[in-house]
Amino acid sequence: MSEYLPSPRDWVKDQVELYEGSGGTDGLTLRDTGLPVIIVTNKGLKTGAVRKTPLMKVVDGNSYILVASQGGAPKHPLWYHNLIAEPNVKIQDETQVQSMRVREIRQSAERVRLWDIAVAAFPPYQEYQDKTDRLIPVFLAEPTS
Ligand code: F42
Repeated sequence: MSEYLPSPRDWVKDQVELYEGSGGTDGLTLRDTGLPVIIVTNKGLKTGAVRKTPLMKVVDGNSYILVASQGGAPKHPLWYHNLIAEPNVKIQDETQVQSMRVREIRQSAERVRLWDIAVAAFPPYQEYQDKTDRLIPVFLAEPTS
């Protein structure tokens, strides 16, 4: 088992600690928005370390839509590159932890379908897209078992 390297951002690290430490019963939403969050456990591309990334919970059937928005920052978040390199992840949704495989959705009609679901679940994604020149990547995470 590789070492866990927490996010250097305190608010992200604290959310992971609260969410996981409570067994998925506390720290379940983004700040005071009331909107639900999942925790993606992935592997660091360069370090090989365990990384844990809270993301908004956006559901499509039994799959999750992961949006690499990073608040509309000019560059993709580092976890985007981690997931491209190693698509097998674990996703914690409240008390449930599942093994999943992610793939980036580039095909335009499917991407638009998933994007619309994501924006309906978390409207700020559209503001983030409007303020950056990059096309915000969208992944679909599907159960492996
Ligand atoms: N971010 C989103 O992009 N979308 C969301 O929907 C979202 C929701 C959300 C909800 C709650 C919450 O607490 C945070 C949320 N975030 C969301 C923020 C998200 O969790 C990430 O913090 C953010 O997207 C930035 O991701 P990042 O991977 O760029 O994180 C940086 C700050 C980071 O952790 N850097 C590490 C460091 O030490 O500087 C390195 C991380 C890493 O993965 N390193 C790799 C390695 O090998 O270990 C190397 C990667 C490389 O390519 O260099």
